[in-house]
Order: sequence, then C-alpha cells, then structure tokens
Amino acid sequence: MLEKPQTPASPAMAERAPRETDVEGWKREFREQLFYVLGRFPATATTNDKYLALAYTVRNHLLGRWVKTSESYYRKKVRTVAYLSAEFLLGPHLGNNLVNLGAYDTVKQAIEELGFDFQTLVDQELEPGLGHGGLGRLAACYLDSLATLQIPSIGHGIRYEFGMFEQQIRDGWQVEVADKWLRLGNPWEIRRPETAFNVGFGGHTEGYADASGRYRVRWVPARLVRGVAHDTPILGYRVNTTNMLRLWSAEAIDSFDLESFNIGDYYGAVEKKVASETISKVLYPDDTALRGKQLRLEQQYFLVACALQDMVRIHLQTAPDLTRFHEKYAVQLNDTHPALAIAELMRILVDERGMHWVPAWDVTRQTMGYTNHTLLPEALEKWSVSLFASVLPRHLEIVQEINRRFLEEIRVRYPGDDDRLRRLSLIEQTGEGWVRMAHLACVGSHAINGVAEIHSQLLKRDVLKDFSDLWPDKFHNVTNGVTPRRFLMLVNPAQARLITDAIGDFWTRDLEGLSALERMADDPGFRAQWRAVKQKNREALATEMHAKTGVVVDPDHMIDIQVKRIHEYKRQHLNLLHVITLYHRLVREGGCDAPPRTVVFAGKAAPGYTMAKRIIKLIHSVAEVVNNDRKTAGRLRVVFVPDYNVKHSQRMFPGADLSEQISLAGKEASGTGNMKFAMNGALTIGTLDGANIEIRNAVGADNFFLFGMTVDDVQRRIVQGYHPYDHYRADEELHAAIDAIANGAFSHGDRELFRPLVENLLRADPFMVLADYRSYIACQDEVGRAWRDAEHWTRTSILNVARMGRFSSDRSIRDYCRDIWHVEPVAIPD
Ligand code: F58
Repeated sequence: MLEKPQTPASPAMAERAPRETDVEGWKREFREQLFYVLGRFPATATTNDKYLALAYTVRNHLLGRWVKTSESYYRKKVRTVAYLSAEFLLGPHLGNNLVNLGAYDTVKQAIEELGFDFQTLVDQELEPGLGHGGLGRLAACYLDSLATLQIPSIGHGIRYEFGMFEQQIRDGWQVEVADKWLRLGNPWEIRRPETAFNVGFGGHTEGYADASGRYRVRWVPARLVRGVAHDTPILGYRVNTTNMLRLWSAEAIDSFDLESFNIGDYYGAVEKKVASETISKVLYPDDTALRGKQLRLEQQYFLVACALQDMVRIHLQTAPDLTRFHEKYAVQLNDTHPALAIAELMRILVDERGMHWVPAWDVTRQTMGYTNHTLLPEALEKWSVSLFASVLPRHLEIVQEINRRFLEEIRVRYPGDDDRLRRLSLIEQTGEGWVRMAHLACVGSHAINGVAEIHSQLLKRDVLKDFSDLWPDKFHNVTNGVTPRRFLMLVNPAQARLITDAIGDFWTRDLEGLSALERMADDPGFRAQWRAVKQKNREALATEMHAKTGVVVDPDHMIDIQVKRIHEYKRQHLNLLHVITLYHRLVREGGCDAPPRTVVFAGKAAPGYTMAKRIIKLIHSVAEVVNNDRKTAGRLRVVFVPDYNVKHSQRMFPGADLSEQISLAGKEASGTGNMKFAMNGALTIGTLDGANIEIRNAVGADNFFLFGMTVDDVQRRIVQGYHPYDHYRADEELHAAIDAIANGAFSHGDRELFRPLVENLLRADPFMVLADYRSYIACQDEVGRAWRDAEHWTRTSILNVARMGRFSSDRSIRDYCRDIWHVEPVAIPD
C-alpha cells in the first residue's frame, strides 16, 4: 500500500489479470491452478489440493485489483488509515472473497460441474484464529468495510504461528490443543522477505552531542529480531479496492550464530534463532489480565516497531522529512495493545530524525487515535516499571518525559491538586511502579473513543473521568458494527435471497436499505417464506450439532443460543439457572407449558480462568442430566458446541431464534454477537448493556426482551450493600436451582465439584447473577409465550432485520472517517 511498486504494473499486466468470468472460465482457471501450481490432475488431487487450487484461482482475481489499488494510492499520495491491532480474527477467506467478487454462485456451479463438492472445499479452509473474540473480530470487520468504502488503509498485526487454541472437551472439561493453522499452507498470504525490519530489545541508552552540539540520546539494544511482512489482500464488496493486511513474523537475523557453531556448540547456535522466533510464536490465550508477561510486551513492541518503520519508509518515498507524517497517516490503536506506538514514534522523530520534542509530540498526537474496549479494571493494561525498563529502556525514558511534561501542565491547570496528579500520572506509584497504558494512549492521541453509547459515557464518567474533564473534546463514541457481507450474505444466503426478492438488492450496498423490508412484516405470505427459511437454517444447525456433539436436536424447538467467550460477567451461569429452573418445572408433576427449546452454548475459557472452566463443566453436567431424563424428552435439550470460532459461528447465527445477551449492565463494552444474531432474524433477550441499548432503540422496545438492572440500579445496589444470599433465601425456584447444583444433582452426588461456583454466587456474586435471576426468569417466560404466536414472532423477527441497518460496520467506519480520521474514499477504476 502506498509503496513505490517494485515492478510497475504495466497496463498489459493488469489486462492479463483475470476478471470475473463465466462457469467455463472458472473451470479452466481452476484446472490450470491444480496442474501448474499444485502439480496434480483431478483424479489424484486430495481435498486440500482442490481447496488450494480454488483458493489460488480466486486469489488471482484479487491480485490485479491489489496492484492497481497500490499503484493508485501511490500516485495520488493519499492519506491512509493504519489500523494497528494485536489481533485480527479473520475467519475463512474463500467464501467471503467469492461474495465480495460477486462470483459465489458461478464458482459453486463451476466446481460442482467438475464433479466436486463445493462445500467440502470451503470447509477445508483452516481459519487464522489470530484473536480472542470481539476485539479481534471487530478489526476484521473493519478491514472489510474500509475496503468496501474504498478508504486507503492498511491493517498491521502479528502473524502468530499458533493462534487461539483449539478447544476439545474431555469429560465435560475444556482441554486446550495447539492451533496449527498453517500446517496445510496459507494460500491467501504473500511473504515479502524484502519488506523486513530489525527490532531492538533490551540494552541501554547513552547520551551524546550531535554535529551541531545538541544533546541527543541513542538506544543501544542488546538484541535484534527481524520482522518480515506477510501480506493478505482484502477485497471490498463489489468494488476494485483491494487493501491489505500486513502481518509481521519474527525471524532471527542470522539463522545460525556461526561463532558458536564453529566451536562446536550446535545448540547454542540455534538457540538465538529459536528465541527470536518465539516472539510471534503464539497468541496469548488469556482474555483478561496479561500483566507481567514479558513476551507479551515484546510482541506489542515488535508489532509497532515493524508497523512504524514501514510507514516511515513509505512516507519518505515522497516526503523530505517526517514533519507532515500525521497528514499522511491516521493511526488507530485498537485498545492499548499497540499503544507503545506513541513512544516509538517519539523515539523515531526525536532520537533518529533529530526533531525537537515539541513538534515531534505534535506530530505524534495528531497521528494517533485510541479506541477503548473495556471498562473492567482488571483488563486495563499495566506494565511494571522494572519489566518495561529491561525490555524497552529508551521507551521508558520517553514515557517518563511525556509524563513529566504532562504533569507540569496539570500542575498549572489545577494548582495544589496532588490527588489529581496521582490519578492522571502515566506511572502508578504503587509497589514497584506501573506504566498505565490507557493513560499513555489518552495523552498521546488526539481522539479517544468508546465502542457503544453507554460505554463511551461510562468511560467519561468513571474510567477516564480525569482525562475527559481535561479534554472533553477529545472524546467520541463510535458504536461498533459488523460486516453484513460475512454475517448475512455469506452465512445466510436463503434469507439474503428472500430479502432481495422482496425489496431489490440496494441493501447489499447500503444496509440502511433494509428498512424497506418493514412493510413486508405485515404480509402473511412473506412471513410464511421467512419462517420456512428459518426452519431450514435450524435443520442445518441441528444436523451440524448432532454431528459435533452426538446430541439429537429437534429443529422444531426454539433454538436459544449464547455464544461468546466464557466469562462471569457475561453470565453463562445465569442462563444455566434458567435451564435448571425449566428442568425443575418440567419434572415436577404436571410439567409446565413452556414451549420446547434447545439451549445452545459455545465459547472458550482462558486456560488459567478456573471459574470459567468450571462453568463449562457445569454446562456439560446439566446437559447430561437434562438430555437423559425421559421427562424432558421433546421439551428441553442442552448442547455445548466445542471449539467456537468464526467458522463455527457462521453456522449458528442463521439457525438461532433467541439470542442471549445477558451481561451485567455496565460490563460489556458493546458486544457484536448481539448484532450478528439480530441481522439473522433472532430476537434478543438482553440487559441494558453495551450496544443492546442501541439495538433495542433501533428495533423498538416491543421487539426486544428486556430484563435486569440498569447501570444505575447496579451502582445503587453496590452502595446499599449487596447480599446475594437474601435472593437465595427469598426465591423458591432460585433456591431449588442452586441447591440442585450444590447437592450433586448434576455431578453424580459429588458436592465438591461445583462448590467454588456455588460459594461464589452465594457469598460474593460479583456479577449479580442472583439479583437479576427473577427478572430474567420472568422475561424468559414472556419469551415462551411470545414463541407460541408464530405469526407475531415472525413479524418481530422481520422487523429486527429491517431495523439493523445502523449496525453495519460500514456505518462505524463512516463515523471514524468523519469524526476521527478525516479521510476520503478513493475509487479504483476498472
Ligand atoms: C471486546 N473486548 C468487548 N477484548 O468485550 C466487547 O464488548 C466489544 O464488543 C468488543 O471488544 C469489540 O469492541 C475484547 O474482545 C479482548 O479480547 C482482549 C484481548 C487481549 C487481552 C484482554 C482481552
């Protein structure tokens, strides 16, 4: 992107790049790839050979556009967004690229006419699981929208050799298995051995006088690692724009330390290579505090050092110096993980380029924008000063200097307010001292944003209050969105077709166009078709779940789904308390009139998060009892689908009737699964948390199942003193549900297994599960009643979809472009 093309793409070359073609053309291209690239003919080709041949065929259609895009950006010297993120949770590329090319059906037909099963080839792709959850997936949705909206942009990330672990379930417990996503090759990336930079670590700093006698500092690192670029083309929907994701992989500068080798120390010789490559070896799987992990700090620096060197190199191809760097690049920091970019850019400008501090600081601040994704205090990143000093000695000095100047300003503005100084400082003076990354990000950026209205308000009210008092204009809200290409058109072609047949295809270019669907909600014929689509999607999901878990799922059940990381604040255990309550009602004599439902869970727990792992075990234990009790036959099923990832999620959204978004108010920054379900016609049961609030406002209060405390209620309860035991004592059904867990009803009589969970709920209940239980149960009863009126339910489902236009990531990206980045689209002609 923006690079001087190494071999200028001649018009002749661009002409040779394939354009979309007919079925026969795709067949020919596929056969050519199979033969010339993979050296196979159809009869001996494995499924993977065929998948690779198809992937290369499709990639060829991206490459011509990619070259043209880069060339055009270079020629026009465009302002570019650089999205820096430690995670990009892309999901499989093949289907998505076919949708964006507008060639899905043609290619499917071509492959089938060749006698191969298209879906088998699509399913062969191993997804790059380079993220934990919402934050990484958001970055991937944003790349799709940036390309679709024709915004010059590039994503910078880390090419982890092992992504998010694969989750296996043994005896109901989560077991983590290494994710070898690269083992069969990755046809979507292009390695660029010549786009590589050295990255320093450790060592010391030294002062010196430069040629003009000015005092300067240089950093002398103790070791160097080489970052090599791997580029993946990112095609927009039905446009030529093909941006890129540049992932950096760590390599040793020299594979062998020859000196060690010559003296016979073979192990010593390879040791350095191994140590260097460790940096991009694995994504840390913890989704909460990662404090104190030296390797994680090294990963963060590795990413920003590679990304910035690359940007500086490109900028200097056309600019004399870096004084206008901020006009060339809008850098967005996806949470604090890349916030070291602030200190690194200062180091480049001041130490390497000899700029004075004040103008350098001006350039840096104007370049950076910071997005916060959490209000949980334990998830705010801090690094101990001693660790920081040993890994990045020069950056620590720079952070200290930023802090010194910043606190000087504060002293002038709030004389004598020492408490405020202590609160605002970039360094927390407790114990050994901690560098607060969110503070660095706030001070070093011109714009700070939360990811949903309520989250942005709470950031200003609580977590970043002092910064908001100081710089109210720096604060923005950009409510998250999701890409409708992957999460509607690709995953739910039947629903997409039905919509297009009814209202035309304008909505595929502008999701707000879905509003034309509203009038169809009153058409009984359309409602019948809508129901038929959902029924088919439920059947497909039921088949899939049966294959994965052995549980027979009746597709006539209401499919009630909660899929996301397993975390106490997301309250999967509240959902379970409802399941147990339903179960108790069913086995009680006389049963109950709740409609048949299957409750589905999926999600990974951080390997070190024992409570979350115990919740997974409890889901399996409850499922075992419920699914094997004859009294619940045909009425209630519980399923845990292992190894939740993007690929598996794509099967779940279309089949869902009810979407569980039940976090404690004030804890979920936004949520994005809530949007994916609603776009696929599921109704939401949820709290007033994150983007649920905006979804409810958009779809209408009558079309959303609301329960639970508000943020203010929660606050009040805390002030009053929260006593979960009182709820247990006062509510008979809650009492019975908790007793059943405690007494071993789901653990073959074992009363110890779930004791930590029960004790935690009764004595502390930090996420107020018991306080929201009754309201949740009452709301679930209402869901049950609503389900019985199929016509009304269908109408609500259609209205939900019709009113989801706002939650396209295209809208989010337009907001960023307008309020934060100030960039314009650049059309790439044919
Ligand atoms: C998520 N954060 C928020 N963090 O929880 C969710 O509400 C929001 O919708 C989403 O971001 C997008 O804004 C999140 O996914 C992580 O995964 C971190 C990764 C690094 C370690 C700490 C958690």
